[in-house]
Amino acid sequence: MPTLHDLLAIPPARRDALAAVARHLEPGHTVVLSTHINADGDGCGSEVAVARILQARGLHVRIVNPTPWPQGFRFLLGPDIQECSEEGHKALKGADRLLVLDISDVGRLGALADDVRKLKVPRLVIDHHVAHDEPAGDVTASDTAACATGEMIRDLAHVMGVPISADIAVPLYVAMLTDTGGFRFSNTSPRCHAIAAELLAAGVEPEAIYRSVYQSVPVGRLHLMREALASIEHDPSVGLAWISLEPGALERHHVSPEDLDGLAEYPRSIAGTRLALFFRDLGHDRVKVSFRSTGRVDVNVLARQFGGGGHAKAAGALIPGVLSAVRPQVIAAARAYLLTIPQD
Ligand SMILES: [Mn+2]
Repeated sequence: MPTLHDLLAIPPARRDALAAVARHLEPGHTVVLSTHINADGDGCGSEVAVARILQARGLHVRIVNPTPWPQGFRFLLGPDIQECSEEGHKALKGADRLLVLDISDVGRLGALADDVRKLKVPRLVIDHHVAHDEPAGDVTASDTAACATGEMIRDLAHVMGVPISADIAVPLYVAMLTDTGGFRFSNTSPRCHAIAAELLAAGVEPEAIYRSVYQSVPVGRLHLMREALASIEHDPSVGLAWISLEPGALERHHVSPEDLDGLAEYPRSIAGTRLALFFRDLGHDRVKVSFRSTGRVDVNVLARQFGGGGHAKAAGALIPGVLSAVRPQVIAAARAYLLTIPQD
């Protein structure tokens, strides 16, 4: 049985990949950090932690995301963090390096993707998604065995010789907490818990973080949840369940995309569900579909059929069309796919 010490050791291939990234990060450099549209706890937490790690090594860092910094993760920012997402692609100017976090597909950079494709400076990536045809950079450290990009960032701190202070531990903990659904999803590895223990020892207070992340939501989020739950449909014969939101849901309830986080867990929570789908009609002839699975069902395979991707148990796709047309197509593909996978 591995000891705690064994668990905390960095897997050799990952260490080499992170060292190759770190070689491009020298004192005095200005580094722009970015993550995917509608940054989540892993994207935001990894960015703040990396910013502090690099600043400790004498680099200048600013964060430039394709969509605004989420209200729910404002608490991670401090006076030492330069968050310039509002300035858009102009804030990419003058960077010596770009470091993209929690993305395997450059398209996930949304409005920044084209500017990033044209950047002349080295583009680095640290990630834990399944590799994609068009990566977001030239030098990549990616490991799907990492429970969160935050786990990779913890390892980067070790590779770069930066001690994990409390103000680095907090964003790393938020990254790992949120990407594992509160240490409940299948990516919750022994190593994930070992690092969580390390972060608690460095000063993280779990209850304070729980309150900041999960008990500080606007009331509109519950109204949105009510609307989503009212739409639930369920096919127990194959273990499929889905919820849907009509166009304008965020506007109706005065909430932002971050308030959608976790909604896909409700259909997945129904007994016997192997695959859960969350359809959101964006209102401009596009439907966003979130795929969630349990057990042996690999939703990355299914999402790829629709031009998307992600992880085996959580993936997404953006599909042209309206809800009434896209939903039956995806349901049919999902049923066909589930019939090929034996029930546990
Ligand atoms: Mn992640």
